[in-house]
Amino acid sequence: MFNNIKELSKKVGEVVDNISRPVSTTKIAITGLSRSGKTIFITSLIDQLLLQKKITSITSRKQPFNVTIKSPTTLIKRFDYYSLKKIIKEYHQWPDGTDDITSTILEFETKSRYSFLSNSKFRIELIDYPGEWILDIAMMDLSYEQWSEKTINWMKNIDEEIVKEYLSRIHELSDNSKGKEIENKIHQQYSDMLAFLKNNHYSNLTPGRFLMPSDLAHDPILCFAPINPSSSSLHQVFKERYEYYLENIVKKIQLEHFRGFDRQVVLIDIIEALQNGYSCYADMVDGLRSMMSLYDHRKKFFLAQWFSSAIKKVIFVATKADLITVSQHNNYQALLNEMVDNIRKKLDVDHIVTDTRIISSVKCTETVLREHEGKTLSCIQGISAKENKKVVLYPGEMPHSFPSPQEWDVKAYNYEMFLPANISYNDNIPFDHINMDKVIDSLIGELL
Ligand SMILES: Nc1nc2c(ncn2[C@@H]2O[C@H](COP(=O)(O)OP(=O)(O)O)[C@@H](O)[C@H]2O)c(=O)[nH]1
Ligand SMILES: [Mg+2]
Repeated sequence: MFNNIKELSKKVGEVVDNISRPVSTTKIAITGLSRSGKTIFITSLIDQLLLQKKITSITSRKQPFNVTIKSPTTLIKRFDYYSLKKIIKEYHQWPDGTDDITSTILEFETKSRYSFLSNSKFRIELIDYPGEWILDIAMMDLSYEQWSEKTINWMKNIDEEIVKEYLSRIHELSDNSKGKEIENKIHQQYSDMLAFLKNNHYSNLTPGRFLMPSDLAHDPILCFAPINPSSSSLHQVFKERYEYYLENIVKKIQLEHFRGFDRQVVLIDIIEALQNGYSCYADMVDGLRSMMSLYDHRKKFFLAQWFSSAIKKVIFVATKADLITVSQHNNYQALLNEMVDNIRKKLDVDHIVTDTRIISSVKCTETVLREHEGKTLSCIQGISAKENKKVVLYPGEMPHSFPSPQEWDVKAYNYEMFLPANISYNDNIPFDHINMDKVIDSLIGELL
């Protein structure tokens, strides 16, 4: 049966090994608001690992390893790496946005130290989790009255017609305002307003499910909105739905996904904040802070039970670094550090390790030098998404610190979107990237 003693001992080793060491899974949540780059990040991460060339040389253990994709065991939808990769590598386009939780499992096999022991195996599960839904978890702290009051006060500071219309509409509500029709209308008006604000680069919008309903689109569970307590009948109906929503959707479904996560990556589109001015930036920071309230053990005692044994590492990642020149990368890193500084300090108190990185998951541009009026400028070259042709642009100087509201000149930060480079990838070449290897090392380096 076994040709030699070596083969026999290997087989025995395998059996012993498998009994004593079941394959462990490290769960990693990839979070961030929509368009922050989650889908592209996960696609690139899988691609780098499957086709790794250099990763082994930078990770701590420097052991060769094999990676295979496994089907998710949970009920979550599968992250469709192969289709996404094809859209980017073959069609040189960006895939459409997604609004669902998806998951993928990668199994790693690393060479064992002794030939008679089988190779060691472990798994990581990557979960694409909409940041909008994490904002809803922060709502669990608030009663319907508190949430309404907070949201209405926040809206009063927004100088947009659609927001003013909503506020005046709810101001007109009376005790006689009741019935399905008015419930639907108010809910719809609030949802439309959130969608408008989202398109205008506001981030801290709740409930996030109104923006990314997924399987709850048109579900009556979502038929509520913030109103003043005076219109009692409508108020009561909305309050009941709000409480039902928090209990049955946010707590039982959205929060449940977070149970057992070991690590979290928070993707941030800082370039969007810079381009859209101080209020967009301030709102993004508020949104981030609100998302990170997940970890606030002291304020939310029962949440602590869910998380304290789980997440131990959070990496904040600023995406799309290829939209600026290499010479600006240090400033970009400084902006990221500034943005998350207070959040990191808070996480540190809770013994959660943090890290920050600027990356490009799929690098679309090259930095090139151009002469302009006697000066040499650092420019970027790539395929403009607007013009669908190759362009060379001067993206301007990135500040090393966020400007004050008075000094914030949005015209100075005129970044363009680029399409994936028109290169033919052969089968073994991973996406061109910036710092994906460093993120991988920081995220899972010690497991390898
Ligand atoms: N230039 C560039 N654009 C990127 C990169 N990653 C994402 N994007 C852009 O950001 C958009 C949103 O990315 P996506 O991953 O779909 O965001 P998600 O909503 O967080 O999943 C993409 O369609 C691209 O236009 C990158 O590495 N470089
Ligand atoms: Mg996505």
